Amino acid sequence: MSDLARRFGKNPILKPQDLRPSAEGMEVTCLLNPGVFRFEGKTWLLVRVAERPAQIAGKTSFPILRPDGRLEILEFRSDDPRLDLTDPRVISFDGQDYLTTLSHLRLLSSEDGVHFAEPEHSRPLIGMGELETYGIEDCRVAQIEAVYYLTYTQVSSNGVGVGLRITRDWKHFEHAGMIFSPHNKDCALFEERIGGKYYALHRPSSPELGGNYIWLAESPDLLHWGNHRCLAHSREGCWDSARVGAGAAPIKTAAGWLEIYHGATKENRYCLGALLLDLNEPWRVLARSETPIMEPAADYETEGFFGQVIFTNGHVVDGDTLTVYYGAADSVICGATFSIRSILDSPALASGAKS
Ligand code: MAN
Repeated sequence: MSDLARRFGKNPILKPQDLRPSAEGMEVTCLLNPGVFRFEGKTWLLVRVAERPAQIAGKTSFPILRPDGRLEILEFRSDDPRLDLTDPRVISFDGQDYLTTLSHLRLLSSEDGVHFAEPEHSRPLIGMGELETYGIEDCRVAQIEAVYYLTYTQVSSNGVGVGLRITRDWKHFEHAGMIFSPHNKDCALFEERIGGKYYALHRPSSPELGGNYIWLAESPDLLHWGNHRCLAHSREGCWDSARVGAGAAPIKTAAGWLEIYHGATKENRYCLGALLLDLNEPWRVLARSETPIMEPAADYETEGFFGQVIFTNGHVVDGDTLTVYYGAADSVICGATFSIRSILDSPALASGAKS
């Protein structure tokens, strides 16, 4: 493998069969894209658990949540001509889109950052209300002083947006509601204020004119966001030609804010790259990876529920060592370490095109 990542020898560190389903009759189909944080001396993952009912021959069934939290199973005949199942993630029926699985978030902790287990009595975080009826996904965790901010994808028939939940103790959560309305996802908060303001990377989509680009917004209070600026476009002919989106919180280095982001082609091959933003004026892009710092190569990355995917929204930093946790092939959870220095020094970043 020619990328800069040192993959864990134990990969994958978590597989669907390692976790119990959240309700009777459901199966854990995939584990994906964990948020990561440190709390009470341990490393924690907030894993996205995607579930559906056991599939019966001739039928296609999938779960949704009622706005009051009740689980409902919808079912179609698999030979119905109105049904389109070409993307394993999506069920299209008569022009209406649903997801094949319903995702919630599960907390797991570890002493060593490699072996993770669910603490007893830990409660999953599930979708709530009319903006989360198709589930909650891909949560970033930012710690600002003693407070943890969870920015995650809210999915419902209303669209895909970014929700915010806030906690200090991982037992009580304040639901702050949707902070970026549809279509938006991949929201990563900066973990400190710059010039007195909070900043967030986010990824609106503008399908007709524009695209799936990384934007920056600022806020006085983490709830109200404005002064939006576009930081990074997808790049024709490159590994990030169809869409780009931020990973976890930007990492503060002497050279600037280092952001690990994902880029995908229209064939949905997802790789990781780096962006370097100015420390005081984070809307100024100093450098960008011309080639990926990590790309699908191991068999658990190339094959699975949705192969050729490396997707991260969580990491921990320890001196020069960046440990990235990622979803591989939308199926299993893996880890890899990088030297931050080696990312900053890589010729592809130093000479990188700006947008
Ligand atoms: C979506 C993301 C992730 C997922 C990838 C690949 O864009 O939001 O949830 O891992 O696609 O399927």
